[in-house]
Amino acid sequence: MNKKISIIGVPIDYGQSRRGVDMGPSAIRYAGVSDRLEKLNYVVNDLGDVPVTQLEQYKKKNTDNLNNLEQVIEINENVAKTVDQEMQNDYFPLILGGDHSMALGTIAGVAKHYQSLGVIWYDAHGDLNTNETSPSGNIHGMPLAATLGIGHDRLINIYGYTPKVKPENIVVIGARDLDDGEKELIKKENIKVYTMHEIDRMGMPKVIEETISYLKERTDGVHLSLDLDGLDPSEAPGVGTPVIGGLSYRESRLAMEMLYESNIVTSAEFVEVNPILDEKNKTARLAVGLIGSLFGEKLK
Ligand code: 6HN
Ligand code: MN
Ligand code: MN
Ligand code: MN
Repeated sequence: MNKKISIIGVPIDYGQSRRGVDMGPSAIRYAGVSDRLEKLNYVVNDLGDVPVTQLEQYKKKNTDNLNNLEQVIEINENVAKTVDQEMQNDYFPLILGGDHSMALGTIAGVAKHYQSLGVIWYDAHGDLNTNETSPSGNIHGMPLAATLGIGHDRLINIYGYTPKVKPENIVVIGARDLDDGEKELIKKENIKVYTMHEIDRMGMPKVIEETISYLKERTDGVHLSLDLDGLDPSEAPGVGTPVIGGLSYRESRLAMEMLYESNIVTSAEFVEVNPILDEKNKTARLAVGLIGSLFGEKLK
């Protein structure tokens, strides 16, 4: 694994409707992410946060079933530029969120650097809606579709190009709340999805082994996009869209350890940590535990 890491915070909450997720990056920093990585002998460069204007008296604007479209676009153009720059300087980008709409920018910045980028989407949701299928108009439910070049023009063209990722290069892990339009898209594009049903049947080790060999065959870099709501809300309560019946911390930690051993992950983001909905920063602490295992920490 690259021994130089850039931490980039994205305090965005415009992609969804609960307040507080913009404090996610601070909560993860407070839970000790830099120390944890430095103990593993990484050079850690915390760049601080990508600028996000907080409008306390915010008047919600919905254009074409896209809530806060202009803010989401503006912030993500900056995210893409920052991530791109850090990769050019040979740093591993570790991006902290913030709601999942930020993946529009992270993947836009990362995908330029590969012929055939792979994406692991660890999430209770598919985030495969478009403005036409979304029940909420919330853009955090759309970034994976947009990355494929599917959805509204403004979303798919962030950072000036589309598509960013091929459908066969995506693996979704932990899905248990998919909207009808998302299910259709998964079928149509033949996207590889491990729902909770498959994970329960196969066990996490087999799921991750398959994921690793599948992605090794067809990609030259892998972005891990980990939404903390992939974990069960009994363990990770600090998220805006919790869904019961999720992954445990232990399975998730094992998944991260196996990914570390495989050496396939080239960029990563940890998103949707909402300290206002959390209990004593528990979810941020779990995020830091998962980051530790992704970067080689084993508790022996
Ligand atoms: N996330 N499928 C729902 C929607 O509004 O599109 C929920 C999306 C959740 C998105 O957790 O990143
Ligand atoms: Mn705000
Ligand atoms: Mn989710
Ligand atoms: Mn998500």
